[in-house]
Amino acid sequence: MKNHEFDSFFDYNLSLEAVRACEMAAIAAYQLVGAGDEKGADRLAVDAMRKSLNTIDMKGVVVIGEGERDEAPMLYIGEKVGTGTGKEVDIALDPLEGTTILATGGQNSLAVLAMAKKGCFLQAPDVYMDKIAIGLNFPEQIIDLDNLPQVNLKNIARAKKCDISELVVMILNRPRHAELIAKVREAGARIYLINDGDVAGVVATSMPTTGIDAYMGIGGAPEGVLAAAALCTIGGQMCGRLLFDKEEQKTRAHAMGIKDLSKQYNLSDLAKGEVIFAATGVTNGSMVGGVRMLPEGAITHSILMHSTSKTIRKIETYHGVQSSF
Ligand code: VTB
Repeated sequence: MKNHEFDSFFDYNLSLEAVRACEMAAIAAYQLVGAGDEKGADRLAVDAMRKSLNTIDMKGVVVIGEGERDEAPMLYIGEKVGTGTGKEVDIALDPLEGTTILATGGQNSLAVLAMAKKGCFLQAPDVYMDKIAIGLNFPEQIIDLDNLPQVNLKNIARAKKCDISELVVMILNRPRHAELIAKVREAGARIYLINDGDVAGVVATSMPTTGIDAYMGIGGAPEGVLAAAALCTIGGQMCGRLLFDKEEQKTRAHAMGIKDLSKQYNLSDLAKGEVIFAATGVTNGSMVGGVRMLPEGAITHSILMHSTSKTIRKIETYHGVQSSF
């Protein structure tokens, strides 16, 4: 295979810069692993990712970020990042996905960043999103948020040619999911409850080694777009619907260009086109390992997915530790 058989909007340098920004955020946040300081860890990650992004030659705009301008001092939606020369890039990011995980030393906290051409990510406000996702090799449109959980499970099992009892569903452990959990149990499927981190949860459906067949439930909308960015590079299906519990959230959504507030989005509505998805593990997780601190530096584990080349790279980086080789 030739190296450049495909036309690529993103060059390799930009892809690697995306990884570097995640690495910097992960190393910074890791300083506070288990320290019980969610805000402090988030601040360190945001600071480090922003600093790194601002050294990259691009005209970047944050479309999924830490929140809206008035509530997030940095990496807010609409913030321009990069040196201001080069390609126009829309960026979805979460410098510390799983702040509580990091603060308690749990699994699956990540520094995450996705890039696409202008207009290819859904500009979602910081509200909740109802989500359902499955991995690769299923017939199109077999999941639907308007179906009962048992119907979705029946369709997944039929397509997989297995019994519902063999399916494993990942769900965030929240009181709001009591009914969903009861229905999934009633249908006979197995459940993995997670305390946080639904980007890793959704992506786990497309990673064969995790054994997760489906992800269901309500989590953050920004995390939904980030997970969709990953799925659109590796394959899989996802549906999402924004949920609003305050009038003011609806006004914000309208201002961001969302006309139909109850629309069920499919994967390509959430993220489309050429997408780069990069994530670095802060703590160990199903996608990548966590940061290892060394006396002279650190080792990080990252994943880089590229939709056009259909590649998934796992990158282990040794930072400032030449003498250890
Ligand atoms: C969700 C989920 C995230 O936090 O946003 C969740 O998408 C928040 O849900 O992955 P609660 O408001 O019920 O805590 C995460 O789990 C971590 O940021």
